[in-house]
Amino acid sequence: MDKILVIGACGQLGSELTNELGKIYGNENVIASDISQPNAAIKDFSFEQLDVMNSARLAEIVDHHGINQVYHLAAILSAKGEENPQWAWNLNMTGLLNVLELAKEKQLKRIYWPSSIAVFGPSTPRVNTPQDTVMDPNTVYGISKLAGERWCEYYFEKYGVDVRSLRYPGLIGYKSLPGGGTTDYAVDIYHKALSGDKFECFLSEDTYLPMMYMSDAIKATIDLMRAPDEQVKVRSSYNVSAISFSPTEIVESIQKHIPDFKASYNPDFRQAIADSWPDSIDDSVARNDWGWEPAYDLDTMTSDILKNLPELLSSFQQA
Ligand code: AKB
Repeated sequence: MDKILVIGACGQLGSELTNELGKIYGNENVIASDISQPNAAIKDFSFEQLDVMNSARLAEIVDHHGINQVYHLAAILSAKGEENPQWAWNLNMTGLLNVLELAKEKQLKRIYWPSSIAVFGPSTPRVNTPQDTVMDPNTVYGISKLAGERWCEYYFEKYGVDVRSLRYPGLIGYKSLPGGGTTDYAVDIYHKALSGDKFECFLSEDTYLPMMYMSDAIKATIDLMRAPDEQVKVRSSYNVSAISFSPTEIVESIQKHIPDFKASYNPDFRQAIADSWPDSIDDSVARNDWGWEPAYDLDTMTSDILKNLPELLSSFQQA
């Protein structure tokens, strides 16, 4: 029987992934953990407070619950990482190495660890960036993700640890707010649009970035983790892609529902980060190896968010 630990379960991805894993494996077989106190989104799960830098506590939780799969999502994202590079490097690397060492020692069945389009850099081809290409990240987050990919492949090759990974684009969900990413404007914008406020974007209007709706990201993650071993041929991390758009295009998509919505543009230090990343990603290797296919485009994502977010916000106000 599979028993799963989600590290970083209170985060934007973690809270949705924990709930989806609960539907598949049973809530009693999914343990949520985070450095923060548990939030309402994961109230149906057993919770363990965990700082992933503490390897002894991690081992204790794994033993106590008989865990055999770990989804290690805790990380400092790109913009936040630039404010304190040493801290971001330590957390992102030590956390991953603690999980990989534990998987090796305890012969865990499978590990999931997210990489990012941040592994690419200014010399990477920007359009339809291939799976294998130049990688020269210039953010501490991107450097830690690239190093992490190399560690994942190392632990697979040397010790047989079955670690699987995706290079996520910007993830757009409405169920919880993200923190510290460069692509996060595309989450905040829906909240501003619904509150009737004007939106000030920290990127310029024509900045294209690869993005993905959260339900596609959850599907990609679970499809990869449930793929038969022989289909998982990339042991660093897979390119996955869904949508590529600029701030102007997301504004236009929202204006189809809220015609009065207005945005202005005031690029800050995050513009340089965005400018170092690809515009769009070639994910043909993931499509061929384990059948990846996204379901949402920009307009279907916008419709879904604007339909569901108001109800969620009013349930928070009533709680
Ligand atoms: C960020 O913007 O830092 C993240 C990412 C692209 O990995 N959303």
